[in-house]
Amino acid sequence: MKDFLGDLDLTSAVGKIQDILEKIDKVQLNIAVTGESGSGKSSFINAFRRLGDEDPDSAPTDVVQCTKEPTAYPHPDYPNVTLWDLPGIGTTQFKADKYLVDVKFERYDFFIIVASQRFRECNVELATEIQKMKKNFYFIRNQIDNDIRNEKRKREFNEEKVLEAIRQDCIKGLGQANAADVFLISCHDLGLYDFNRLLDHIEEDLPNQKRHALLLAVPPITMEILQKKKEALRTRIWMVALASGAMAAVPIPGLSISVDLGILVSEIKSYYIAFNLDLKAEIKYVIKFSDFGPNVVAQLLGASSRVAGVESTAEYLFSLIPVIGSAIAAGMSFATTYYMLNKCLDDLANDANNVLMKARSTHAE
Ligand SMILES: Nc1nc2c(ncn2[C@@H]2O[C@H](COP(=O)(O)OP(=O)(O)O)[C@@H](O)[C@H]2O)c(=O)[nH]1
Ligand SMILES: [Mg+2]
Repeated sequence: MKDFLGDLDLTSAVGKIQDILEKIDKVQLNIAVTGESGSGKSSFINAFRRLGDEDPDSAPTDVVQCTKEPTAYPHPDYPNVTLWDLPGIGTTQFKADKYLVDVKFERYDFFIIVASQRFRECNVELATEIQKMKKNFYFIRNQIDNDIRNEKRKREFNEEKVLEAIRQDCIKGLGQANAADVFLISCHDLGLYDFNRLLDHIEEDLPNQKRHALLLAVPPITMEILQKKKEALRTRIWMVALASGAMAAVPIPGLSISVDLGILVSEIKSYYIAFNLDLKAEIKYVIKFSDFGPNVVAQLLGASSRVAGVESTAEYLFSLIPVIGSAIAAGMSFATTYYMLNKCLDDLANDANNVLMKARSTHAE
């Protein structure tokens, strides 16, 4: 924060911050999903977008693809993140170089190649060609749940060994084409196997702002992902708080409270969305978005009835602002917003963790 502010006065600092915050939400991330027909491209896209295969906005699965056009599937909550369902590879006259030109390869930030048991040469050709175009690809061996189910029937079943054998088999199959890695996943339960590791690798390769977009959009399906989301959301709290504080410094009586609340509420909403908490009953702040108001803020401050005669601590704090003057109001507003957002982020991340653990234990039963 200190580095950022430097010699800037408050007004220009806030202008710059608002600019940054606005731009963050508009950073485009385009993910190409390619591979053989039937490997699970569309299923992967649906799982990533947290949509069931039956959802009206989902990518149709299990249909023979006749179109040669990539289909765009913007993320429902983060429309700046788009997954592209590319035509299946491996048809009789497959030419990787022509394919990449046809699908407009330059449009994508990276490629995900999805393969299933039927691993064929076309995967290698495609991987090689993508590398030639100086783009990153990540090789996914999908439908691992099927392999595990089949292998479980054998007497000497050892999951780790099975997974390692599949991984080695793919690495061998890719041969020279691939200095990189192979990631085992199941679209039917994306949080299992190598999904965390896949995310680590993609993250590492992306520039900062695109990484941020990815972390917000990735489904919150593992503890590791929740942690990353929390950290990503935390990085912008000081900016939001400063913008809110500066708003309060505008010397118009009575303005500060509504402006603060607006910024605060929209930031908290974004936490709900990032953690996918909007529909869950277990959450701590059981409120609909439309109900956000001073009472909710009071709840966030954690003291609803401690101040006698004043409805809530929050309202009490806010009521002081016009009296003590705009400069202090700015500082207070900054501190209050900063404190509340941090607390709220921790609480909601915790709730998300509990929801996830509960889902996992139900799943295991
Ligand atoms: N068991 C299992 N089936 C999958 C998985 N991913 C996809 N499928 C199934 O494989 C079939 C083809 O998937 P689809 O997404 O349409 O493949 P696409 O042609 O590459 O788009 C569908 O019946 C999916 O339900 C997976 O991880 N596990
Ligand atoms: Mg498909």
